[in-house]
Amino acid sequence: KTGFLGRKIHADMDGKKTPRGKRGWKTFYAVLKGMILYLQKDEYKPEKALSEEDLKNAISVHHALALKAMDYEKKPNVFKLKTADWRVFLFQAQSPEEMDSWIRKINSV
Ligand code: I3P
Repeated sequence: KTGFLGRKIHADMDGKKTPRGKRGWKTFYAVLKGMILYLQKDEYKPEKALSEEDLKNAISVHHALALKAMDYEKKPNVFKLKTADWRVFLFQAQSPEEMDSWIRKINSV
């Protein structure tokens, strides 16, 4: 599955709240491939290698949990992703249908 997603980093690997200055929203072109959610700056081009930045932003969704962010009301279509290494991300999809589809796909990995 692919598509544009806004991302906000909410908690880091130690489970602690991500510090101010690193909590802003950024838009990425997301590609869910196997157990990895790649977050790329630009649209995916099969002939183009992933940049170092792209690799740093990639998230393992193995044993991760995606769920609608019921406690986040500032933006619509936001879901939460809790990873196996205790990180927490918020992702904003482009529609409710897209949000549901991302949640389903991530949880079925
Ligand atoms: C954050 C940025 C986010 C905001 C977050 C800020 O600042 O303004 O948009 O989240 O608030 O800390 P920075 O870019 O300097 O990290 P919202 O858009 O959800 O308000 P937060 O710390 O209350 O999460």
